[in-house]
Amino acid sequence: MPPSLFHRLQRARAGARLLAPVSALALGLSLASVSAPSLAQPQQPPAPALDTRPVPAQPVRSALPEGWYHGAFMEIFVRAWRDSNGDGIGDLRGLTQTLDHLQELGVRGLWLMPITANADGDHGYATTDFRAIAPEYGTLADFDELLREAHRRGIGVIMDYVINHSAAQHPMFQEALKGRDNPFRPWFVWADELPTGWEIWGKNPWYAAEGEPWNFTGDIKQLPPPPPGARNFFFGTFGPHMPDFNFRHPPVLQYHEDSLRFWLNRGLDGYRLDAVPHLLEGDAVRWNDQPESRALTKRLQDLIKSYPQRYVVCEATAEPAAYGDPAVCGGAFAFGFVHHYVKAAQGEAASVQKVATHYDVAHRAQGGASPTMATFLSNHDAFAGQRLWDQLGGNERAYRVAAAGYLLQPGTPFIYYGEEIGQAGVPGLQGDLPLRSPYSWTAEPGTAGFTTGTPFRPVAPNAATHNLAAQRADPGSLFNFYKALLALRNTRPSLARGRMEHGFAQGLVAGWQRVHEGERVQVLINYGTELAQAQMENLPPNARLLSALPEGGAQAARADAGGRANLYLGPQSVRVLVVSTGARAASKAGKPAKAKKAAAKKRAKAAPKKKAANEAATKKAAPKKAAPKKPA
Ligand SMILES: [Ca+2]
Ligand SMILES: [Ca+2]
Repeated sequence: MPPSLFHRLQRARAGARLLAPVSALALGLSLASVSAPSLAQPQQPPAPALDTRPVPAQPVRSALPEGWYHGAFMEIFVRAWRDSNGDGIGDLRGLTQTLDHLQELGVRGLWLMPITANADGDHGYATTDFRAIAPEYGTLADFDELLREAHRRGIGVIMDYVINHSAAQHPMFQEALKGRDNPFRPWFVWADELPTGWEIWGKNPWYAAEGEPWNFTGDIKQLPPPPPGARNFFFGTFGPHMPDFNFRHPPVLQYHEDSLRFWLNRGLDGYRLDAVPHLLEGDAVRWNDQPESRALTKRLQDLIKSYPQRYVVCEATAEPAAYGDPAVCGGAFAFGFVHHYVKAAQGEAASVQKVATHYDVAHRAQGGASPTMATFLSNHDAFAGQRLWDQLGGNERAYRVAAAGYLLQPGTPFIYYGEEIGQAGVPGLQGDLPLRSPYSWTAEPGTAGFTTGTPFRPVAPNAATHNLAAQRADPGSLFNFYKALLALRNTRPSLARGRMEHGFAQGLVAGWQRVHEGERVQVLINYGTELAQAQMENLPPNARLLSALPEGGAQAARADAGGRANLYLGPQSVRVLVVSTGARAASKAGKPAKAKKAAAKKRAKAAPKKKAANEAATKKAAPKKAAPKKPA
C-alpha cells in the first residue's frame, strides 16, 4: 500500500490517539486522556485507533538467565487471575502484585492469554488492536511495569498473538467492508460468489458481509442463508466474528511483523502464536497446515528469535510435532500426546508405556517426539479436557502422579493457572467457561479473595478448601508438591534440559533417566494403587541412588555390577533419585549441582580420614535452602 494512504488514515485518527513516537509513560497518559472525554460524551466515542506505522527492531539484552524457558511456565488468563481495583475483572496490576507468589512456586515463565484490545470482552482472541492493551486490563505503562517486575524475579513473560484473524469489529475489517476500492479490502479474503465444497469443523467458512453475520449470536450452524444478491463473501476459519487476514497481501505480514516487534521492543520475552496452521489456505480441500503456513511460521520464529533469549510456542493441534520442530516453530503444544499423562494417572497401562518412552532418545531416533515440545495437563480450551481436578474426580494421589509425569520430562511444561492448588471447574457454565473462572486465593465466600467487588464469573466450587492461602499453609498440599517438583527442575539441569534415556514401563510403574553433562537422575512413578517394585536397568555399575524426592539424600538403592537395582514404590508415588558413581562420600542428593561440584572439590583435597569432617563442611557450604543464582 502506498505510504500516503497510511498517512491519510493516521491523520484522520490523530485526534483519537497519539501517533508520534512517545515514551511508554507518555503513551499510557495519552490513553488515559483519550478515554476520559469519551466517558463524558458516550454518544460520540472516539474513532478506533489504527496504528500501522513500521516498527524497526530495537533488540535489547534480555534480563533473564540463559535457557530460562526450560523452566515451567504458568498459563494465565489475566481476566481471572487477580483484580487490583475492585471492578471484578483481573488486570495487569493484579498480576504484578502477585509475582512473589509465582516466584515462590518456582515458575520461570508466564504465558498470558491475549491481553490486547478485543471485541469479545472475555478470552481476548477477537483482536481489535494488535498494539494496545485491553483497557480493562490496564495500560502500556502497567504492561512495562509487569515486565520489569517479572524480570527482577527471573520470570519471563510471553503473550498470545492471534495472527490468523482479527475481530470483525477491528477498524481494518470495518474499513474493508466499505468497498472494493478501500485500501484495507485486500487485507482480508474475499469471493464474489459463495464458494462451495468447503467444510471446516462442520460449516462453510465463507460468510456474506451483507448479512452482517458477525452480529449473529445463535449457534453458527443456524446462521441464516446469505441475502439474495450477496456479492461480498469473506473467509473466517473460526466463524464470522473473526475474519481471516490475507497473508498473500504483503502489507498484512509487514503489519504483523511490525506489531510483533512493537511488544518485543518493550521487552516481551516471546509469543504463543495462535492457530498457525491456519495462516494460509489453499483451496476447499487444502485449507489446513499448508506448506506456506509452515514457511511463514518459520519466518515468524526467526523474527522473534532475532531478539536475544526469546521463546516461541505454537498452537498447532493437528500436527504438533511438525510445528515443534526447529525448522518450523521451534516449540509446540504436544496435543495428541499429553492426555497420556492423565490416563496414566487413571491407571491405563498403555498410557504408562507411552509416558515412559515417548520422549526417550531411543524413540526419537525412530522419529519420536522432540524435546522442544510444550507439555501440559489441561488448558483454557475444553477440547483439551476439563480442569485436572475434574478429570481425576478430586483424587489427589492420582493428581500428583499426573503432575510428576510432565514436570519431570523433557520439553517446556505449562501449568494451567489454578492447577497447582487443585482448583475445580465451575459446573453449569457453557463451553469453555467452566475452565476460566477466577483464581482461588482465599476461602472468602463468593470472591475467593480474587476481588473486593463482584467477580465477573462465579468462583470455583472448591475454593473453600483448595485456595492458595490454605494450600501454602499445609506442607502436604498439592501446592507444596508442585513447588517441590519445580524446585527440583530449577536446580537440576538434567531435569530441566537433559535428554531422557532408558525409559521403561512395568505394569503401572514407569521409569526413565534424565542426563545432562555430568548429572544423571532416575525418575520412578508408580501410577498403580498397589505397592510395586521397580526393576531398574542401564544404571552405571555399582551406582548409588540417592533420594532427591522425597528430599533428604539418603541412599535409596544401589546398582549391582550389571547396572541393575530394585526399589519398592508406594501406591501412586513418585521418586526422584540422583545417580552417584562416586566411590565414597557421595554428595547429598538434596543439593543443587553447583554445590555438589564445590563439595567434590573439597573432598578431592581432603584425606579419606577426614570424611566425616568434610561432610559437615559440605553441609555448611551448601545449606538446603541455598538456591543457585542461575536457574536451569
Ligand atoms: Ca480490575
Ligand atoms: Ca487463514
